[in-house]
Amino acid sequence: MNELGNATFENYVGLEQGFSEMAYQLTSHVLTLGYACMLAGLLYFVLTIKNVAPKYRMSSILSVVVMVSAFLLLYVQTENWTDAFAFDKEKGRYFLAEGSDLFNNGYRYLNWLIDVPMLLFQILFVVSLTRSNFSSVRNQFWFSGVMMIVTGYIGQYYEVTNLTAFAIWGAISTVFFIHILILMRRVIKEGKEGIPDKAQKLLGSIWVLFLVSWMLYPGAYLMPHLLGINGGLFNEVGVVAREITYTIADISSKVIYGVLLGLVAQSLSKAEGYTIEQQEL
Ligand code: RET
Repeated sequence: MNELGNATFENYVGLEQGFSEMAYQLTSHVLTLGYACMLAGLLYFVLTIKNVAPKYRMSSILSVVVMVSAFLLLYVQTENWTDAFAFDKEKGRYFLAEGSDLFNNGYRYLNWLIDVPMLLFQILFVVSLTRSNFSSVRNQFWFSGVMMIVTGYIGQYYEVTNLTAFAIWGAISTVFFIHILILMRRVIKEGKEGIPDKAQKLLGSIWVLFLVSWMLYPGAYLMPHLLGINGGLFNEVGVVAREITYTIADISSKVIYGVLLGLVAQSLSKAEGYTIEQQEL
């Protein structure tokens, strides 16, 4: 099994069993859906920026930064998929292509390196912290966000060849993830104080969305082994499931999260006397 070096499991499936037409195309389509959504989101965040008072507009700007970087990196991730495997007419399946790069989800991880700090900062421009210190929370978000991703990025290279290293790097990454969850819970709790009911409810939904969508990423990291080591999902089903999981997670944690934060900002703007008509067009 060593001829592929530290390649991830998609490549082993592509080398040994190959992908059926449906598994290959579904993956390619889901990856494309991912970057198409980022472009649509980009337009949405640009076009709705004036719906909120100027002090909340940094939130929309950060969503725009997230959309642009995700669009580009998910586009390259899709190209990586279509380049890595080629159709074999004799066998009627897709196998690892000769002379091409192998497939790796690394583009995603590097996209998170930009997007995770941005998504975490974004909420700080909408809510007001009552007890915690803004720059301390921002720096902790930044540090733990980056550490979580870098350690996970290293770990993913070992998902086939060294399960101990895979588990250790994954566990270190999880420590930083838990720190982020604790901080975010505090930010949302403090943010709810003294704001209109509608905005409080929206912040409650953002917490649930955050929790569920961010948990999908470690789920995708574990995907090939979720039903047992080198067992149940170490096949094309696992490959497709991983890309679907990532795409649902990306659309929820970046686009839907940004839309909901925009609605909170809109509700706060309204409560502060800002109306959209007031703006100069
Ligand atoms: C890794 C490695 C395994 C352990 C854990 C992970 C967590 C990843 C997360 C990523 C979130 C990404 C987002 C991207 C949006 O653009 C790195 C998979 C805990 C939570 C929100």
